Amino acid sequence: MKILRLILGDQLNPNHSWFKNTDDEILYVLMEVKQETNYVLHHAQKILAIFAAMRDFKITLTKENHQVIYFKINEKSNQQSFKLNLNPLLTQYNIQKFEYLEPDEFRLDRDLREFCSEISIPSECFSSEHFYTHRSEVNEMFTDKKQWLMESFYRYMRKRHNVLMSEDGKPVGSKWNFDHENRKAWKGEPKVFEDHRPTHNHSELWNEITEAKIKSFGNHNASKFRWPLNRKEALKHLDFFIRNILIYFGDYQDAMHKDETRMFHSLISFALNTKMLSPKEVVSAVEKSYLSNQLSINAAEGFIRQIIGWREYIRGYYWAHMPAFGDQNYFNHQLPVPNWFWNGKTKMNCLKYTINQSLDDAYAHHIQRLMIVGNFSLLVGINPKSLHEWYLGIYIDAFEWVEMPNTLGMSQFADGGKLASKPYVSTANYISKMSNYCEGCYYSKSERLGDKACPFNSLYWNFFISKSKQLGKNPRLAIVNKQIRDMDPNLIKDIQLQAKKIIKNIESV
Ligand code: FAD
Ligand code: DLZ
Ligand code: SF4
Repeated sequence: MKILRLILGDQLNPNHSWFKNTDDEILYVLMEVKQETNYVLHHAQKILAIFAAMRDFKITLTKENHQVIYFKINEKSNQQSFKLNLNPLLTQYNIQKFEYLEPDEFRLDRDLREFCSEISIPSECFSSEHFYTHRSEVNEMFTDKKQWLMESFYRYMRKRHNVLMSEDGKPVGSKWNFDHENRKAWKGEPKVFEDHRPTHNHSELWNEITEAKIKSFGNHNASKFRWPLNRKEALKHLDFFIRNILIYFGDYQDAMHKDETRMFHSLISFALNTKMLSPKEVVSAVEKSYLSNQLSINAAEGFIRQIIGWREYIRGYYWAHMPAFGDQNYFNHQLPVPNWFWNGKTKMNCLKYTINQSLDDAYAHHIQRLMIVGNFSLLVGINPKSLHEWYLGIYIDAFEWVEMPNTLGMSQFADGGKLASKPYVSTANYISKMSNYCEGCYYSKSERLGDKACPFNSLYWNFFISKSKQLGKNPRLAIVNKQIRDMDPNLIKDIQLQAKKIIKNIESV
């Protein structure tokens, strides 16, 4: 029976059971299509990375004697959508069955189901064999719960998959979570490692993308392209990280610095999300390094929590709440994304550095995404859906299943606090503690009112004052709410006026 198997741009796992045996009756197809490049405005490096990795994957499969059809972006026969390209293939190759791997994105899942219902041959969807959990596992755990708790899911995962567990069923190190030890600021020591990622020249591919008139933004950096683009490169990158850098990950997880964009983060999210790496092999390599005494427990546990905890939990949250989730807007925030989010031109140092770095590298680490860009966006009231599109476009690792819950749920509280029990917002105090951004900033981190006052300082208090209806009874915000109750009414007025002025002049802050 002649079978056509579709591989999406984030399904590049050469170890998938599909590829164990070769079979002349099976045809694989990969497509570079405008349907996917244009549904949000993407960072140039994201388009380059996906196309380059897909092309590399095609070569790997061909070398292993699989039969692969590949639609390059400018190929004449490319009709620029999955369905439009698939339909003619079915007749051209006399296909008797269509198969695909479960997409991670709701939109494509729905589209491919629809496609299968429209064609006259049988079809089948296979597991991507990537995640620890199945799509509804997290939902099943939290059915009927008002508040979802990552920590309880995380402990369940540690036990279920026997990760960092002692023989007596207790967590190694006698504690489940060493997060409170992971809050150091970075003052120049230990030294951050040179970027050890491979360098590729993808100028030719960039020309093809430009020729195809695909709109993008950010620095394409095609001639010195730094992201690992296949499994071999990704494994080498992971190994270097575990051997040399991970030891500092836990301590400096929240630290930010003007001169060091990466700090001690792994930069593995693109390789993981495109499935070149499997989360299981990452976790097992880290656990092995801990067990051979090369890592502290807070580094190993802190990192493993991100993978078996946050990553799987976020995915389960996505599938439990789609499709309605995308429209959540608990605070009814309607401000458009400021123009300077696309060019980094702001006087606010923390945002200037984070956004410029994101435009240059298609990367910012978690605290920059959450406590700089997300923090500011929530305080001024940017529309969560527009912000989601910005995040989905700009980061190399952004795929909707992981980006949307992080943006709408964790960062913007748009679900009313189901994912995050309180909003992640702060004044300049936190930013100055965790970074050196405030040094030399146009604004003064210690002032709340006046033209030079740091915008975060009035925006923070204005946020809680104006959201008292929604947040006034939140037990985790008891201190903030009491401080507001005790505040001089004149000060409250001044704060509100200051915040209003900032929001009105958002394009020139
Ligand atoms: P490290 O800090 O080295 O962490 C290791 C790995 O842990 C990551 O590669 C990732 O796979 C996983 N991880 C850590 N935190 C999270 C988390 N909150 N959710 C899911 N996985 C996590 N991550 C994405 O992969 N894609 C996104 O589009 C994305 N969008 C985000 C948007 C916002 C607003 C926020 C606050 C976070 C977002 N994250 C996203 C989570 C996190 O910021 C990135 O996974 C991380 O910065 C990737 O860099 P790294 O590989 O160096 O991660
Ligand atoms: C993000 C992306 C882009 C930019 N381009 C393609 C493409 O041309 N072909 C493809 O198969 N996939 C692409 N992707 C990834 C998909 O848009 C989508 O995000 C994931 O498959 C969903 O998990
Ligand atoms: Fe950011 Fe305010 Fe510090 Fe400037 S002073 S870097 S705007 S927190």
